[in-house]
Amino acid sequence: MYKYLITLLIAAAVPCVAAEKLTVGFSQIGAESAWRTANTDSIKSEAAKRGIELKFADAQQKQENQIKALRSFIAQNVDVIAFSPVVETGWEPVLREIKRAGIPVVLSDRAVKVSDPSLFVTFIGSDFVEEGRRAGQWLVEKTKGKAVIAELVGTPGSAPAVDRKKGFEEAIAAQPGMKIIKSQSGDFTRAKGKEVMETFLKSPEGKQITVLYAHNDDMALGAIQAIEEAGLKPGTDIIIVSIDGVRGAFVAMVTGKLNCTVECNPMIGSQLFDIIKKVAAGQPVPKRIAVEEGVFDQSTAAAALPTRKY
Ligand code: GYE
Repeated sequence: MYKYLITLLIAAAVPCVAAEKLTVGFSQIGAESAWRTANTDSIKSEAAKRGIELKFADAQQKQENQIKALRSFIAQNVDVIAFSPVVETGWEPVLREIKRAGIPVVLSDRAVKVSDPSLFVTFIGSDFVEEGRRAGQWLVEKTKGKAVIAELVGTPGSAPAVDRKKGFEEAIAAQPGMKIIKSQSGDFTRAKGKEVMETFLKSPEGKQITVLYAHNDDMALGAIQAIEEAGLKPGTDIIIVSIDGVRGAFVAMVTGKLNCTVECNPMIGSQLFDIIKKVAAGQPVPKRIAVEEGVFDQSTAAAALPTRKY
């Protein structure tokens, strides 16, 4: 009788132990910026720390690669799928396939536009509109409402590019002395940021530019090179404000080449896996989880630099 009971207990315990090791599929956008690299490190190291089996795929900034990765996660029957969508639209068909397979979806860092909100469980990420607003507000104060602005936009159709443009425009809307005369995508990369800034400076209106607003630090750092090569002083001849708060931006502020960065925290691994764990256990989670962040300029850069983790 006891023997029978023990066998039963063991039989019941085995699937339980096996189910404890969580398998998560994560589709990352790429490695386009220092922000992204820090984000990937944070996710991978947190998964390793928790003993979670992470199936990680890098999409090289292409939506079609992400869709392929998501389908392969369905085929592998992972417990939870998480991903950072490169653009906002075009996800409904694959999200429906995932839903039909009964796998919960967590959006990490960037949001999607879908007509059916049940296609994902929750979205954890920063408030990009607020970041754009903060950059705009800082600039209004710094320039006292007088600025001829060139804008380096992020990846077209991505949530941070759309929202950071919106928030910034909102913040300067009441300032008749501030106008954006150039606006083009630099795809969130340093190389593209440099290239587009070169074309801005060479254009007939190039000499009028007094401010650069870049949707991320990498594009700003590329643009700084272009400005120097054009014989101008970045941070003085052209005031520069960008977003992310990566180490390179702090170094540029300390050397006077960048004026301000608005923080966007990529170290979300721990928060992300807390949520994933709850989702896998079927516990309720909020639909939107925010990441907290601040604004740094040259007056606070040197003091903050040693504590920066990305
Ligand atoms: O600002 C940029 C990266 O989605 C918040 O993507 C992220 C953005 C970040 O390439 O550097």
